[in-house]
Amino acid sequence: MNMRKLAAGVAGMIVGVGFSAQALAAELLGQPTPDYIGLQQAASPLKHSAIFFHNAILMPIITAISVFVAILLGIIVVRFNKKANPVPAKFSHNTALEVAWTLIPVGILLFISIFSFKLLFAYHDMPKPDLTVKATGYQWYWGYTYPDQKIDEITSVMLSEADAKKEGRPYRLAADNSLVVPVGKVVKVLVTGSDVIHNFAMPAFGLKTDAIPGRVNETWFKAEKTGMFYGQCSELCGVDHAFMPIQIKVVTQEEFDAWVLTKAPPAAAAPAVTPVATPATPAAPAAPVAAAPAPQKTAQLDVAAKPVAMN
Ligand SMILES: [Cu+2]
Repeated sequence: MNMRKLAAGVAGMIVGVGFSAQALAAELLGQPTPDYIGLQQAASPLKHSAIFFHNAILMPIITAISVFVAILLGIIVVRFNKKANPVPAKFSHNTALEVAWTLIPVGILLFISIFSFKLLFAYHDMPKPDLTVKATGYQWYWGYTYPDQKIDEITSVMLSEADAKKEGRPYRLAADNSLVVPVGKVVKVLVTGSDVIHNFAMPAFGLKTDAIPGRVNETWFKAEKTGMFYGQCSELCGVDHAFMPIQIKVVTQEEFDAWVLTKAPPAAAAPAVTPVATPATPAAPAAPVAAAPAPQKTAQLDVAAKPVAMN
């Protein structure tokens, strides 16, 4: 009796501590939160739909099916073991039952497909874009181009652990340069790869699009909040696959316009005077890209300059 009480108390405490820890630490936006389970907080319409599909459609169905199967198993174990049922029945077919266990799953799948296709179409029915950017995956960093703003490719390389710590940002998610976009605007992302297949993934926006050499995929998002959002390359692309984060900085339209101006007409800013001490830009095999990354931050490029081992 006492033992039982004690056990119940301990179990209650563990559950309580777990929940209150989750409640205490606010869930982070745009990056994973330690000790959390479930999908990352949404910051775009597509992600809201994806979360609805997962939480309201898939999870209840999965739970119901699991409980149903567990109950059936329990009944079989208890009622039809050798002791309880020494002489088993000899029949092996039951037409009504077989029709049922074929049609019911088909019905469940059809029901899921309604919502699944709706979500799939939402990804493809891009609203009229306000801004187009091109994201190119390289071994092992990202390049962002703004064709309409005439901004040459901005390379985005992961920060070293020391630099990330110094800036108080998440190591292996933080990069030197961001893909900067305005809040509340439809951003069309053209995704491609320069060497091998990468993947442009941003959990908070519900994005995951392959970056394939020789092919341009497209996806879109409309950021609902300003802030820094982190994602990662999500296609095994070689030895530094884990070290090419995607960093999207969402700012107000005014801040975005000001930022575009600082990137200047490439003709005036770019050529000739590359700083002498530039540690070799992570030379992508397909080289004629970005002459020099935004000059101010070149010191952090060491991360990706490891020897090429595979692709
Ligand atoms: Cu990659």
